[in-house]
Amino acid sequence: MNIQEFSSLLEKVRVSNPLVHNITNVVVTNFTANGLLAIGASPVMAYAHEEAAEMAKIAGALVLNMGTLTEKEVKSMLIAGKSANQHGVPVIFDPVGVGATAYRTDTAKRILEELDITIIRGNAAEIANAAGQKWSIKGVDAVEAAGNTSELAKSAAKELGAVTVITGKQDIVSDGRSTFAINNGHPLLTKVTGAGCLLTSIIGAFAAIEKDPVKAAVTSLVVYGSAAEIAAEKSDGKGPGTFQIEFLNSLYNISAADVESYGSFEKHQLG
Ligand code: ATP
Ligand code: TZP
Ligand code: MG
Ligand code: MG
Repeated sequence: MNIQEFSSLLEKVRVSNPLVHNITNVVVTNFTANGLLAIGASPVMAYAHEEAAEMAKIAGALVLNMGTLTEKEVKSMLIAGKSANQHGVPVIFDPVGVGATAYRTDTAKRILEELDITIIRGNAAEIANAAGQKWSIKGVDAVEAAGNTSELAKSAAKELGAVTVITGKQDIVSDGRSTFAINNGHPLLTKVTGAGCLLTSIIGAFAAIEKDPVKAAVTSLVVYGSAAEIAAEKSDGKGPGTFQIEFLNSLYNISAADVESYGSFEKHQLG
């Protein structure tokens, strides 16, 4: 894997404009659609039980996000997820707030048991809780990534049978055999609600055009984190409002040269 491959995958997203079917939460719906458009993908939000299977079948990727759960939506996720699995469409799962309440924990477990998840993305606490390990969580935010997140990503990937992405100051991607760390990003991302959720959907856009889910995830993190660094420079210390606008602009404008100059990742050797 190298940085040049990441910029060519970004170009591929822009040229092929993949359809990304999202079943997501009410907080981030509009930001997610705008962020997917900015990177070059085609977003659709489709929840009705009557159409969820049909939409997932024609999508390039299906993104399931349990941020504002209801039983009706959980059923939509299972209908869409089973259709995606049947038709070889990658399924990306964001277990928002798993571990915070019993309902979230039970639902994440159900989704992970009933569906074949290609990539799971969350903060360290969410991934630990999804993999059945205890880690403190406050609402939908991680308390502190105190443990070794590389080891956690590796063990969660093995336990869950899915490529695992842990985000925070440093991001980790593991399939249980190879583990990568990505150093891009900016603390202002933590001051914009939906920065994690949009990232999960953008991983969907890359998974739609790249069969190797590890490569798709690492590319997404490098591009997303680099765009955030550029946006922070352009927002002149004004704060999260200006940053959010500049971030959408950066996702739209980020060039191959930007990816190559900002991108920073390494392979972790784990025992
Ligand atoms: P949380 O609810 O814990 O904030 P989240 O679902 O919003 O989780 P994050 O972990 O915040 O997701 O990740 C979203 C993006 O923000 C990722 O690209 C990540 O690299 C970046 N990020 C998060 N924290 C930092 C930080 N302290 N410094 C730089 N980038 C960060
Ligand atoms: N409450 C339920 S979902 C949600 C909030 C605030 C959005 C979480 O978004 P992210 O991307 O995890 O910050
Ligand atoms: Mg965040
Ligand atoms: Mg989140």
